[in-house]
Order: sequence, then C-alpha cells, then structure tokens
Amino acid sequence: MEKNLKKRLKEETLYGTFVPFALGDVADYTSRLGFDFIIIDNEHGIMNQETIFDMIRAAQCQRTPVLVRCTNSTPDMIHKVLDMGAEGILVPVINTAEDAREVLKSALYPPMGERGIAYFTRASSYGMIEDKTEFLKKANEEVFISIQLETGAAIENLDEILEVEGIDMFFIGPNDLAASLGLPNSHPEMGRIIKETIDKITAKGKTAGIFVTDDETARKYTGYGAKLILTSITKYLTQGVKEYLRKAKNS
Ligand code: 3PY
Ligand code: MG
Repeated sequence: MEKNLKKRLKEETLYGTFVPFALGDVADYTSRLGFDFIIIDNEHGIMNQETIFDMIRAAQCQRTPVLVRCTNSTPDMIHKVLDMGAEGILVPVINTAEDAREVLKSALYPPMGERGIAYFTRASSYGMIEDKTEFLKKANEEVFISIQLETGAAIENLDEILEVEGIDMFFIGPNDLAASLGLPNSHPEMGRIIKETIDKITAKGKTAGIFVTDDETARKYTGYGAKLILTSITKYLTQGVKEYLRKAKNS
C-alpha cells in the first residue's frame, strides 16, 4: 500500500479480484495470491458488517488495497465501509449522472460531499490524528470511488455520466449489461458496445475497468485500453480442483 490505487493506475494496469465468500480467512488467503487489490463483494456476497470489517483488516495486513462493492449508493452502506478503513468503493448499476453524483455525495467529506465525520473510527485512526482539516482533505483526495456501467440506460447516458468529475474508475459489468440488452454475452454486438464504451471512457482521459473470467479476454480488454481488470477467484478454484480430481482419478 505504498502508493494508493489512484496513483498506481496512472502508471500501470491493475489486476484485482472479487472475494465473494464472507470470511476474513478468505480475504487473507486471496490477498496473498499476487493481485494488485481485492474487492469484497457485498453486492452478491452474503456478509454482515463485522465480517466485512474482518476482511478489510485481513487484506490490509497483507498490504493489499481493498475496496468494497456496496449494494447501493446509500450513505449507510458507503459511510460504514469507508469508516472501517476500506480504500474505496465500487457501486453497481449506475444509470445516470445523478446516480453517479449520489455516490460522490456519500463517499466524500464536506464540502465536496456529505460523508459524516467521526473521529473514533478505524479510518480516522480512532481519533489519533494531529490535524483534522488535513485528515479530511487527504481522505477526500485518496478515497477510490468507482461505479459500474452495466445497463442499456448507462450506455445511453454515458456521455453525461462521464461528465461527472471525481469518479476514479468506470467499470463495465458485461453480465448485467448483456442481460439488460437482451443479448448473449458472446454476441458480437456486446463486443462492439464494450469496445465503444472503453473508447469513450479513455477518450475523456478517464479510467476504464472491466470484469473478465479468463486471461485471453483480459488481454483483449487491456488492448482496448482498460486499465483495471477484475476477475473472481471462484472460477479458478473450481477449475483447479476439478482438474486435480480428474487427473488424480485417471492415474
Ligand atoms: C457484471 O458482469 O454484471 C458484473 O457486475 C461483474 O462483476
Ligand atoms: Mg453486475
């Protein structure tokens, strides 16, 4: 965690994974695998707040930056995980510029946003800070705020969404996007829309991210200009275990 994710993204492509299982040990294990960061998936993972807190601490013990995918952009969701000390958030299903502004409002301290201030949280070192003004300024500068574009509406409203200043990464969710458009993931039209979306994001000088489930697709999208590649550990665990069992039983 020498440099925060924002600074690193200016210089390099980052590879992360969702952690969908609700256990500090799994976050600890995943943080030792070599990913540049992990994302605790509390959109689909079944997690309570204490577990998320454990998972954040486990990742940071390994000096692995950690974001939380929140269920939505309400302050109760975003304030809590940022107070726990997560480096940032990923918010799904952002359809309009107004949706994106709501996320910023919840994630930033005043005057830029409406994040509530407390000096007894882990994020504020339990109050052991010397300069409160400096603390708030630095927190606003460093928090990593990312949103998901994964519906037909988001693609339609992309130009306005990209006008919203302060979003650190625009993440394409191919599964929901395909479902929203009524297309199979593998449809050529999906490929075209994804490329066009990455092109528009990068043409604005902004950072594009995308979800992949294999290395070939990861390389394709970095070739298009995506700077943040996210996968999920489950597929590789499944593949590895199945292959082991197949080979072990054949010998
Ligand atoms: C999607 O593909 O819809 C995602 O949200 C990826 O995580
Ligand atoms: Mg999705």
